[in-house]
Amino acid sequence: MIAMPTPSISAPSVDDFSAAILRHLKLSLGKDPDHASLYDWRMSLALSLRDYVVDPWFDSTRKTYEARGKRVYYLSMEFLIGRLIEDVAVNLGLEEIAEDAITALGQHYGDVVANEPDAALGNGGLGRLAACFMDSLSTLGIPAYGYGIRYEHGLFEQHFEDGAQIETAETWLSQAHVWEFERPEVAYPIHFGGHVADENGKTVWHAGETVMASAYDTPVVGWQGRWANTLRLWAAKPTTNFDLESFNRGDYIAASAPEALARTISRVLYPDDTTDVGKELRLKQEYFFTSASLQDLLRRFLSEGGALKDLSDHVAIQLNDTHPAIAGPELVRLLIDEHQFEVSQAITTARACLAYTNHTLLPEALERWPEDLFARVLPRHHRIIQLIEAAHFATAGDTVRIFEHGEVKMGELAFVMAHHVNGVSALHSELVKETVFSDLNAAYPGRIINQTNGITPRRWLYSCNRPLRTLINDTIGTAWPDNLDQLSGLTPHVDDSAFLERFQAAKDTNKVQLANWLKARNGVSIDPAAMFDVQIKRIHEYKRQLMNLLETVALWNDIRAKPNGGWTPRVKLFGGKAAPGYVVAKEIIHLINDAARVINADPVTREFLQIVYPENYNVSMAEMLIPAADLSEQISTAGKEASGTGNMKFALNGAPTIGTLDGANVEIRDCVGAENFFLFGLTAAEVTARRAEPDYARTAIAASPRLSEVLDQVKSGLFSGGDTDRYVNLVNGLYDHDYFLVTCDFDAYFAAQRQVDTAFADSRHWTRMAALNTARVGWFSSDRTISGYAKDIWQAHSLLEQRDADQNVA
Ligand code: GL7
Repeated sequence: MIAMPTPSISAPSVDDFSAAILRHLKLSLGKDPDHASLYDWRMSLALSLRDYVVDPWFDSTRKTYEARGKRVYYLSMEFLIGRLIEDVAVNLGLEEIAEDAITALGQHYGDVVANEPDAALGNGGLGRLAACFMDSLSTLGIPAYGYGIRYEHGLFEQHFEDGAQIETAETWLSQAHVWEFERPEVAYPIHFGGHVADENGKTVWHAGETVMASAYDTPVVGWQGRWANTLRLWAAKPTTNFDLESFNRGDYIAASAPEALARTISRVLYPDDTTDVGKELRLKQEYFFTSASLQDLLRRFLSEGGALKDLSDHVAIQLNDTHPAIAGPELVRLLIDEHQFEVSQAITTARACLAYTNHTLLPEALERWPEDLFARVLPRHHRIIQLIEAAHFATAGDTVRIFEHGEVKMGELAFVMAHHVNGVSALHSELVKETVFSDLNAAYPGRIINQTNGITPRRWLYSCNRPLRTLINDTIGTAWPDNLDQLSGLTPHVDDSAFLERFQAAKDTNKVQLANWLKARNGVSIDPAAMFDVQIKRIHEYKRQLMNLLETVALWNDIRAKPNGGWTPRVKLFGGKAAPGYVVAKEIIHLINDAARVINADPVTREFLQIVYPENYNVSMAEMLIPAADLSEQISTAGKEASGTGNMKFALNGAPTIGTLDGANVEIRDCVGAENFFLFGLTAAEVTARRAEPDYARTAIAASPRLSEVLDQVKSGLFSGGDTDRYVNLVNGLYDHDYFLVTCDFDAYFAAQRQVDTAFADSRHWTRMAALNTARVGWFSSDRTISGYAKDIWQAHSLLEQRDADQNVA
């Protein structure tokens, strides 16, 4: 373990820090305080903080070079970072100083921080996981690079028009991104298309098109500034900026064509978090950033005098899902075509470096490319994959193919080229073995392992939940943020009234803050004394927001039938975006908003039930909602949510779960105790069995008068102003093919919700349950997850001890 690491920066005084902010205001922004806008203050604050990141960053880089140990390369299409000011301030221990300095300068700290746009370079859990992993890699002092794409437009912004989702472009890069450093000298050519020829016994790729990948580096500082790694994002640029000949001919559009073409590649994040639409541009994006990253890491390795046969002793490459799966053939290509490796030696060397994380069992999310498209865009790789497949057949037989039905299967390719494949929760990893990769698991026993996901406690408790942070500090001291198991020290306090009162007071503070924010932003008033029941995540049929909404309508019916029934007041909060092309998900959003309008206007039920769905859910909104939540909705169809990470964030912030035995819910329940978790629903095995029964949905609906009534209400146009067409597909879908078993789990879910009502009414009992959730989920720190990857997959080590030893000598 790491021996008492020491913070590496010496904190300035508030006066010094104020002076630094004023200096940046003047010299970097060219403003005097009298004319500075909120934007100017925010930029000056960020730049002042950034100044403190650079030394730890340089130190870490120096240590990494000296140690000549292994570097971890985390390749991910998405890094859902969110805002960075608080993150950096907290990790550097400068939060209070920054706040005091900004306040002394007459500004409101919260407003300044909130002025920063979210870096929304991801869709959801997968991208946010990558961001948490970067935080933990730095906190643990493991030398690492994150590699991804510097999208000009992150995830679209969501608006509601008459309750329906509409999308507009996100424009975070329309202002300077102060955290990054442009590296114009670090650029690599990326080739596409053309043809492959055999010339003098060598295979040569004559590319048809080339763009440059240009690096932008963001330092990622870990806890207490002890270590900082680099997030290197690639932007696509043309090899020639401007076609002067066309310009001189007066053809101005043609003159800018090279630039426009190249830039398209890093222009937008694909807004679909599971389905692969098979678009050529997507394949180009994947190859673009993967190739640039591999060229970069090889250059670094060779510049240090490494011999390529030893590559895997120094390089661990983690593929975050199949998106960078082209890394296998690309590394083989580089070794063969540029470094004269034999085929089998190249494959062996590449595989020893590569590992692959699977994040979903949904078949539509396992990428496949039409072979003709693939061969056209990446002709050389097409050939290399044939070599890889042949080598795989030679070891494991030909039951599992990489080329099948005219497609290239990237899951199989990633698997075959990885020394380890991991799932992201215990249940998921077992299902990976039993389902999508069962044959490969038999062919390569032991290759599939589990690494249950985690979350960084620095962002997801320390920084987003100050009231709870203070209570924890007062109760168990301050060593928990990088040693989250210490939260178990709270357990003995859960029967202490004073502690419970403070725990509840912290929650109440967060709830009031959320209520105020919603009032200011959406004009809705919610009662902080009501239960805040929260479901925030991408909108998907398998996540079953629809079941939540239908249950809400059923509850509304019951309250109307018995208005004096002593109901537990609830606010149902929803948040999340639907992929623009996902019709059913958009219908679900529309229905939630329609039902909200009707139900919120009902004077009979208003004091007991409200539905709130703020637009444009993102990381910053999660940081606001999660600390204020009383109840965490994790109600996916069992077997479908690979892990979930929101589930961990809620539990950590003292919101018990209502949920199914799916993904990491299973492990959360094991940790917090069955009595502190509201379990309902079919298990994964039962789901499979039920689907095999004829007419299971109609049978379930017929058996549930409550559900039948709700479905009739939706069909009747009650929520759609009499429009009986609007939800006809949605409702008929449940009768006809309810693949996600909303109908089968509905009654059990309703019943579990009534247990929640009763439990919440006993506030001491509820608070105790909430506190036990916080006390018992320390295991879900992403530090634990990353330690697992480092030990089981990467064989990578922390350099913190080394760093501390050197510091003591100096
Ligand atoms: C996901 C899974 O759906 C989610 O359950 C998991 O927590 C996350 C991180 O491992 O990965 N897979 C995926 O494609 N997305 C996810 O969020 C978008």
